[in-house]
Amino acid sequence: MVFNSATDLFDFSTKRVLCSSNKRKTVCLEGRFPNSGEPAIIFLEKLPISYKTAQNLCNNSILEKSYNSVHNYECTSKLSLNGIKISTIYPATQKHIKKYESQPMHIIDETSNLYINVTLPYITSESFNLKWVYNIFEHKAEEESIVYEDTNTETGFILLPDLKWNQKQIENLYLLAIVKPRNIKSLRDLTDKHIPLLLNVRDKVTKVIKSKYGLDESQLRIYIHYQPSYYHLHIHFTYLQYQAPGIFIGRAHLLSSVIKNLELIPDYYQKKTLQFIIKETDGLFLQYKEKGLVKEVVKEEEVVKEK
Ligand code: G7M
Repeated sequence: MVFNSATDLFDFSTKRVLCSSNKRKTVCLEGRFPNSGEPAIIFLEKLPISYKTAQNLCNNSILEKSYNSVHNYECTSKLSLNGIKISTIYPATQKHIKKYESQPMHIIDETSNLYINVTLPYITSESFNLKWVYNIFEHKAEEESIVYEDTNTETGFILLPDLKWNQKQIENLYLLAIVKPRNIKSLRDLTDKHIPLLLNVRDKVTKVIKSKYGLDESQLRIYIHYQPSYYHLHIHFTYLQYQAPGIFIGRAHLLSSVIKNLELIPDYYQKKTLQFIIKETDGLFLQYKEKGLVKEVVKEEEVVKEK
């Protein structure tokens, strides 16, 4: 949904909070826009304070002493210095709602057999919507945002800002390199054959980031998600000091390790047991649960019986 003015948001009626994080200063709401039958999601995120904003805040704010302390102040600043990024999803499907809803998480040990017999059938049966990726490739969407494009069909890619980055400050720099080959679903499909592709993405993107944003390769976190949300290989480039969502163990695999693993063992990712963290209501988790493949603590009396 595209808003014509800020007042459009005033009419949003909130049904519930899907998730919130004090650390990331985010809150995600499920609700409805007036006269619309379908649910919507609004994601609010306080923007990082860049060096320039910090200077402006010091020079253009009214300070009031607070908390009965000599050192703490309540700071009232111009609205423009108090940025909040708002993303909306409308209409929001149950899949979107589940994705943003905070829920208990589980860790799965996915052996190569489990990948072939449980994960692969699930991801091929589910229609994960890759239209946004193909629209970007065909320059039907986000054309003006493309930072760099390498058109080689084997080793090429498109580099553009991730949806989560407003491109206003490098403190939360977040770029995505989407590879041109359309047959690499995830980390699991990578073999030594793909090393030239991965090296090309790494080398070209780090050069572009250095010249456009002034950051060195050593200041970047470069990684691939497993499981990803979209099964078309893409590589995340974020500023190392930014605690981007999804950088934790159990989701992010550093590109440098991926390349080294493939150099050592060509079919490393077809053989390796991969761990991934997944939400309890995720369809893939339910497949593992139904088949009794989720590790559970054995009840006390059963432990006694076994002794
Ligand atoms: O978890 P996974 O590795 O699949 O991450 C997918 C990334 O794609 C996330 O960081 C999303 O924010 C990003 N993303 C998703 N969509 C639908 C879009 C989009 O339409 N445009 C851009 N630029 N990024 C997107």
